[in-house]
Amino acid sequence: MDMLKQFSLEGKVALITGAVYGIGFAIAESYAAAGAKIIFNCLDEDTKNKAIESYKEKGIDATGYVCDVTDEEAVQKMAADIKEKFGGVDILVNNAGIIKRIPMTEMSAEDFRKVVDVDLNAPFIVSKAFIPTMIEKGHGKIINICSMMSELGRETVSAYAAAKGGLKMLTRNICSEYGEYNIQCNGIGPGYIATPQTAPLRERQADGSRHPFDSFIIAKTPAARWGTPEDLQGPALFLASDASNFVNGHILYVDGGILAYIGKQP
Ligand code: NAP
Ligand code: GCO
Repeated sequence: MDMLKQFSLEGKVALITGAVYGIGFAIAESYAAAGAKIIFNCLDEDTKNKAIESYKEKGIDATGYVCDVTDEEAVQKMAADIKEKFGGVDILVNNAGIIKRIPMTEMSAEDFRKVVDVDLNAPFIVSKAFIPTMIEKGHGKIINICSMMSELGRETVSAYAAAKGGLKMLTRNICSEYGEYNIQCNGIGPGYIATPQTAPLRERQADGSRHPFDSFIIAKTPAARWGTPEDLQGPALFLASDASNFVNGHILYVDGGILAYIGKQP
């Protein structure tokens, strides 16, 4: 029995939203290595062309769309085009996301809504657009990129935590509503991963020392380091492949142990 065959994505089509760098790009790279056709979207033409070049450098012939995931009409148009050209997608990763770090009492309702729009409403909009074809195909994998903030709160990230907590429940609800169509919807909850999104939390101080938040995360993580986008590749491949066909509505935390740990004693 060839166990590794279960992890093959040969013949599959995968859309990874916002996969131009960081976590999304690393996930796309692993799917391509496992045999999948890669599709991504981003916010403008210039970024799209640059990303296509980055994929080419890795030997990947990716297809890009300019599509804002919060714009339902644009997403429906992209889904129709993907259906025509590629027969729909077998794997959808809702990766595009934003964060605004602002104390809650200073945050405008507009900023709060913007974060919820990208991090929660958009996974609804995009999943809604692709589920019908998954039902027609008789299978589908949806992977929502959640967060530590799907479980934990902290200062300044009220909108992000509200959205990522909501995304955990959207994940369970998609599983509940469409599991009978052989659609598996799971989440990945990355720990603290070194990407542009978290760069401000790792900036060196004027005296060259570590950012206090950087030291805090290292102390709070049993693995004693930040994660890398590559740390998410194996878990994301598992959830996209036949190896996880009976795993549904689960959030797989890939956090170096943060959620298991009470923290260092003083
Ligand atoms: P990132 O580096 O900021 O990448 C997110 C991507 O989403 C960017 O390419 C961004 O485009 C794109 N995007 C934002 N709004 C969009 C929209 N409306 N339509 C289409 N694309 C849009 O973030 P990352 O750190 O790789 O994070 C990827 C996902 O993992 C996010 O959902 C994030 O919340 C989550 N996550 C990250 C961490 C971490 O520690 N880094 C941990 C847990 C979860 P622009 O750059 O053009 O704005
Ligand atoms: C923050 C961070 C986080 C992470 C991530 C953790 O300001 O606390 O940006 O929210 O990026 O989502 O899992």
